Order: sequence, then C-alpha cells, then structure tokens
Amino acid sequence: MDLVERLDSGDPRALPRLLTRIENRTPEGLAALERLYPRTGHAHVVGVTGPPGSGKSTLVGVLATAARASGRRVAVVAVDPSSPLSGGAVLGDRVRMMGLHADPGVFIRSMASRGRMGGLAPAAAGVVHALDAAGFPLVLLETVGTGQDGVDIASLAQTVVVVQAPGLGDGVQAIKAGQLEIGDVLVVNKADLPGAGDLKRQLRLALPTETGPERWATPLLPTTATTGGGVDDLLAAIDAHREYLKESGNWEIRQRGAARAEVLTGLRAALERRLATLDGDQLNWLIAEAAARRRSPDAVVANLIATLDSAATGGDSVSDQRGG
Ligand SMILES: Nc1nc2c(ncn2[C@@H]2O[C@H](COP(=O)(O)OP(=O)(O)OP(=O)(O)O)[C@@H](O)[C@H]2O)c(=O)[nH]1
Ligand SMILES: [Mg+2]
Repeated sequence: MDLVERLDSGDPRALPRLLTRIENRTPEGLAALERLYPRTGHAHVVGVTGPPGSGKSTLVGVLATAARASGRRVAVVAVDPSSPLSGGAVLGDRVRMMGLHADPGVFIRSMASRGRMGGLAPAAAGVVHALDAAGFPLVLLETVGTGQDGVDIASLAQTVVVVQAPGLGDGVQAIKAGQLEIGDVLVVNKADLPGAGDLKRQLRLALPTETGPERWATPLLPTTATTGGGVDDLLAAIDAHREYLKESGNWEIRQRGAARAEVLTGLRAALERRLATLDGDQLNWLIAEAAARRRSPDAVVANLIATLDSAATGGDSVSDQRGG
C-alpha cells in the first residue's frame, strides 16, 4: 500500500509521512498531491495572523479546543513557530499544555520557513490541500503577519483572523502596514492587559464604516487566550464568516482567488527554475546589461522569453543573442 492508500485505510501514521514528502516536494509527495487534489475544497481554512508575540499560538490552541467541543476534527498548521523576537513558545508546547495532543481528532503540524527550496507558500499550500483531502472540516493556519510569505499564505485561507495585542508597540503601525485590511475578523488579544481598551478604540476607528446590505461587517473581538476568554465568540464569528461566504457566493470567489494565486506563484517559480537552467547564466548577464543601460528591462524580458521559446522548440538562440 502506498501512503495515500494507507491514509484512506485510516492508518494514523500515513498523514505525517505524506506531509513530509509533500512539504519537501519529493516526486512521491507531488504524485500523492495530484491524487488528493480533486478531493479538496471542503475544509474551512482559517488563517490566524498577527505580529510576533500577539498570542496566535495560544489562541489557536484554545480555538482548537472550542472546535473540538463542537464535535469537529481540527488540523492546526503553524508556519515559522516561535519567532526569536517574541520568545513565544512553539505551538507544540502550548498544545501539549492544553492536552490536545492526546486527542486523535486534532492533528498538529509545524513548518519552519527558513531554508526551504522554492519558498514557503507552495509547501504550505500542499500541506493544507492534503489536510483538506484527509477530511478535516477546519484547518487553522498560524502565520506571522509580516513579509510576503505571510500575505501569500493568507490567500490560502477563506477566513483571515488578524490578531493584535497591547504592549507590542503602536497599533497604528499595523494600520499603516495594511495588515488589518486582509482581516475578516479582527482580534484584540491580551484583553486582560492595560492598553487593550485603547488599542481596540484605535482599531475600531480604522475599520471601514460603511456596510452595504451584502457586505460582511468585520467584527472586532477582545480575547484573553490564556484563559479562553472570548474564544467562543471568536469561533462563532469564524463560523458566521463561513456561512456568509457560502450564502453570498464569495466562497467560490475566494477559492478561485486562491487557485489563481497558487498557479501564478507556481508559474513564477517554474519560470525562475527554467531561466536558471539557461547556459552561461544568461539571466544575470542580461540583468547586468540592463543595469549598465545597454539594454532596457523590457528588451531583456523580450530576449529571455524569446530564448525560452526557442529552447522549447529545440532551437538555440542564446549564443547568437549574446554575440549581438
Ligand atoms: N496576558 C496575556 N498573555 C497572553 C495572552 N495570550 C498569549 N499570551 C502570552 O503571550 C506570549 C506569546 O504568546 P504566543 O501564543 O506564543 O504568541 P504568538 O503570536 O504565537 O508568538 P510567535 O509565534 O512567536 O509569533 C506568551 O507568553 C503567552 O502566554 C493573553 O490573552 N493575555
Ligand atoms: Mg506562535
């Protein structure tokens, strides 16, 4: 039996092994993903993002507990857990503290972001697809909300929860950085700390005021993740957002957006890999030509496309063009 067959037969060891191969994009992992992909599209993927130390892992742990209480199986994926900045505990530690690890209805996976071939986004997408195909109705995806990867990963989610907390600097920073805009649900965590009320007022002012008949009104919810305070309301808001997406037709729109983002990211990566195989490092040579103002960037792009075209049809224009 291969790993997909073992997954289907209910072997609990199959899923983590499959995910390792998918994350590393081995031929076996990619072939498994091809077979699993038609089964995906059913999970509610919820991105939980926010600055280091805002309490994302703690919140994801109590959310998973609340979702289990409602009878759902839950998968949790933490990307780049425990940033050195915050000294936050890794997700696994939090989950162990909450006793979730003993629950077979909870599956937890941590992914490190550094030193990954081809970037984090394709690896995370593959992991989410596999968990979706494995039948988890709810997938919680923790990411630090800074940098391009954080934004890419948010596009995998149907619902994005943006977590802020007092004491991490100015809430206005997050507003300026555009981090709130990707949020379908905003959370002020650490509601037990002084400053939470002020932060909530600041964020409230930054929220769009006009809400048309069809628009989702972004909720702004206080939580105390360490005690579970406010978490039932947060889960209710997440579930309500799913209902809204389904009823408004936005579920399909988001899925198309996610597929589009994944295809374009993959295309870009494939293009870069192909350019890297051109002999004599033509890409860097042409970039140097553009930097030296001997060719325009547009001309360089046209040249590279022509080279890839002719390579695809078996010709070889590389040395000709370089000579000219
Ligand atoms: N007072 C208070 N502390 C909290 C709350 N939620 C989390 N914390 C604490 O904040 C610290 C960071 O929590 P984490 O859950 O690790 O935060 P994180 O956002 O996952 O951190 P990184 O993954 O490192 O970015 C820990 O010491 C938590 O115990 C809360 O509601 N109130
Ligand atoms: Mg964390």
